[in-house]
Amino acid sequence: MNILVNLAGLALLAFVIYWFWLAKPSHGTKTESGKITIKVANGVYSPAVIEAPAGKPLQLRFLREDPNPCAQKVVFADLDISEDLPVGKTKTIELPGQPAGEYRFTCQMQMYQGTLKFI
Ligand SMILES: [Cu+2]
Repeated sequence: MNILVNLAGLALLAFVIYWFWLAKPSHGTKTESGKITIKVANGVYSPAVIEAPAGKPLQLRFLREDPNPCAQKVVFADLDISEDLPVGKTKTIELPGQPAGEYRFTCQMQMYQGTLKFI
């Protein structure tokens, strides 16, 4: 019995360590190369948070795998960009260099959500 309790305690401890130390949300995917591929599937952009150098052009390659109409468009509201994403093909969007800041991008219903961080 004692051993079972100890094992349960150990398992809990391992879980706590995993949860608080190892599973921290990432700050975002950095790109220095000026291009990044973003997968559109299962209601999420991956990566959803992208860090890129401010003032440099950025090429975004959206690869839409989700045929749901929800994923049809990607909208950069702050940048006045709205593009259709074909299913199963890569759609390339060229962004000119932007000042530092955060720019959200979403589908037209804002269920898909992503953030560009120019640093
Ligand atoms: Cu949507």
